[in-house]
Order: sequence, then structure tokens, then C-alpha cells
Amino acid sequence: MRIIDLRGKNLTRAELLEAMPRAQMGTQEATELVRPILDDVKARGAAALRDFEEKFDGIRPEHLRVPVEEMTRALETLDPEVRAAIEESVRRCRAVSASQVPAPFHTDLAEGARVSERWIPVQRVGLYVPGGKAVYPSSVIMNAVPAQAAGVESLAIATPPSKATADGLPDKTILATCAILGVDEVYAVGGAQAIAMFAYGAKGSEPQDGDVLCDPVDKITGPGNIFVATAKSLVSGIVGIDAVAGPTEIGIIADKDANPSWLAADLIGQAEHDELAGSVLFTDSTDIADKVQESLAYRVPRTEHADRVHTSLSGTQSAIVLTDDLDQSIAAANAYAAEHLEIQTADPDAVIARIRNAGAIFRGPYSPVPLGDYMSGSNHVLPTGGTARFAAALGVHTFMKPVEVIEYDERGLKELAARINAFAVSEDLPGHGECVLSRFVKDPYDKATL
Ligand code: HSO
Ligand code: ZN
Repeated sequence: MRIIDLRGKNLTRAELLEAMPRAQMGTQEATELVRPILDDVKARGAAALRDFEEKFDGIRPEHLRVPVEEMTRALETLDPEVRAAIEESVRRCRAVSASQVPAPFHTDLAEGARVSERWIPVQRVGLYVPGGKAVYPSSVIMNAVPAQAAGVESLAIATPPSKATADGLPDKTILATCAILGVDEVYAVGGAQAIAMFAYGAKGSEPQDGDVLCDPVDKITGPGNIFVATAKSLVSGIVGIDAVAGPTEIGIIADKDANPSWLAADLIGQAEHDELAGSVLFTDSTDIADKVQESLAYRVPRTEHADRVHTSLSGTQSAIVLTDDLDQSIAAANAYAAEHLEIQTADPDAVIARIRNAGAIFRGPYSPVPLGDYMSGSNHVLPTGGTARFAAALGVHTFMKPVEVIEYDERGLKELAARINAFAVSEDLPGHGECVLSRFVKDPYDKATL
């Protein structure tokens, strides 16, 4: 891994941000390709979906909507150990999600003057699940469980037919996970066409589709390739979307007492996802830096996806950042704003108290990132690419909207009438003022005086 040496440098905020390693995302011309797909699905519904599935996934699924029996069958044939792992993950994610549900509250500002807030679930959500080399049933859990905990009434999943089986059905572990979660509306549709189906809905084109294949959703979540991401940004505004995820990242703050072999394993762990994944170690110990490099030299060639890991760790998006002290490590980690941030220091709580920017914080040597990827109970859909400076993990709140309820009575409004009128007149909107005044000054048209 390359070294970024910050020692003895007193960088400004801008310089520190600039010094952080980042994946260079190629600017793609995806919009031109995606726009006609969206338009065609909007116009022709299921007929267009079948055409695009044939074109992009090489198969023309008879059933665009996966029959429920297929989900049941997939669950029956699922490896029991994998099933137990999925069920544990669901249990823990459900427990955390249940405590995330925001409570309604109200504020009494004066007699007869109350503002309250209610949280309302989004009614219908579409969850996109990618196929290809990254088939992650864990991500189905991380999206579906919070949606269910939020009280989302209707949840649909779209995922491409699996290339491995060529039976027109999606990946079997994904289908089994849907069965475990009780999600029965699943479409064997992938790519930008799936996003169009969610955004606009799709009428059926074959008898097995019915008149309406898919109702439009209110919000779309879930990861996807550049075409899916582009489609999501194009339909955003028509429907809600979650953040568009970039390659995964791990940041680790480690001091001299951390275990270099575990640090190396954790850097490799997220590098395994993607050639563009970023692994960054912040340390004030040159001894740790050297030992981590040694451990990487041993581990990388022996890991299953050695090529991918090697590319990712030697890319410009990965680095060991050498610092003067823990303070500088913390400042650099805050500038980097890692999707996942591990704290491997003598006093982790003192460090955590000073972390401002991270998607999720993994405290101490026994909370490695994959614990969170699979079954800590926390969510693994996290802000990437430095967006943890302003964005947060996906959670129950992603699927809910707060609505304020304004409840003033006659006394509460009367007390403010003159002030509201003054404000309204100052904005040259006297009609606004009259809405309030008319309630207290009788005029000939007032019903109460008739
Ligand atoms: N680390 C990924 C999530 C994941 N890992 C899924 C394994 N499966 C992004 O947080
Ligand atoms: Zn992972």
C-alpha cells in the first residue's frame, strides 16, 4: 500500500480533504443509454421489460413476477447453515430496527399552541437487488427489514434472472431470503428497466402478468451498477431514492498496540469487494505500518480473490496514512469520512467521542466490519465516497416521513394575530394577514354575523 505521510505537516482543512485517498469514478455516458429504456418501459410496460431482459440478461422470462412457490422451493433447498446465518442476521437487524422507530412528539409553545410531529411510513417501496458477481442476500435483509419495521405496507423486490441457472429465475439464495422475510412480490427484472418498472409501474403483456404487472412505488432503494444508479437519479423526484452507493471503503484508526495481522485482514476484507474499494489505515506508529505491510505481503497472495484485492490495495484510493499522533489520525479520519471506521486503539471511547464523520463506527478489536456486514444488527447500507460528512446509514427513518401537525386554538392564534399580520404585510402578502385577522374582526360576509 502506498504511504501518505502527514507527519510534521500542519494542513488546512481544505488541504487535508485534498490529501485523502479517493476512488476516481469514471464519468460514464450512461444517461443516453438509460433514458430510452425508461421511456420504453413507461410506454409499453411488461412487453418492453421482456425485450430488455432478453437484450441485457440474455433470457426472456416467461414469468416476470416470480411465482411464490419458487420462493418456498428455494427456502426448502437452502443449505441449513446458510439459512441459520440468514435467520440470525434477520433477528438482530429486526431488533435494532424496532428500537429505531421514531417516537411522535409534541411541543406546547403557549396555551392553545401546539406543534406535534407524526412519522408516517412510505406506502410502497421498490428494492433493487443486483445480480452478477455481487449477489448479496445480506443486502436484501439490510433494506427490507428496516422497511418492514417502518410499517411500509407494500414492498416489492426486483432482481435479474440468474445467469448461473438460465431458468429465468433470480438467484436462489435471494429468493430464499425473500421467503424468510415474508416478501412475496419479487420480479425477475434487472438493470435500468427494473428501476423504470418501479417508478412508472408496468401494465401486463401476457396473460400470466394480469392487467397490471407492477404498481408504481413511492421510493426505490438498493445498490446497483452504473446503469441502475443512473436510472435511479433520472427517476428521482418522481419517486424517492436512497443515496447512490459508490465502491465500499474501510478506514482504521490504529495505535501502536493494535494487532497488525488483524488490521491487514480487515483491510483485505473490504478490498475483496471491488477493484475500486478503498482501504485506509490511519496510524501514528511506523512500527504498526511496517508490520501491516508485512502481513499484507503474506496474506494477499493467499486470499481467494488475490487479484482483485491486490488491485484495490495498490490503487490510489487505498493508503497507509502516517500521522504525528492520535489527534492527527482522528483529524485525517474525519476528513476521509469512511463508510466503515474501525477504532483499534488503547482507549477507543475517547477516540469515538471525537469522530464526526463515519458511516458506521466499529469499536475495538472484536467488532470487525464483516460483523456489521452480516449480523451485528446494525445496517450495512452506509454513505460512501466521503458523503458520511452529511449523510447517514440506511435505517427505519429512510422509509418514513415526519409530518408536523399544527394545532392552535382561538386563544393561541389571537395572541399572534398582530405579529403574523405585520410579517405578512412586510412581505407584501397582506392576504396572508387577513386569513388570521378575519377570524377576529367580523365583516359583513362572516357567517357568524349573519
Ligand atoms: N461491505 C459491504 C456490504 C457487504 N459485505 C455485503 C458483504 N456483503 C458494504 O457495506
Ligand atoms: Zn463487505
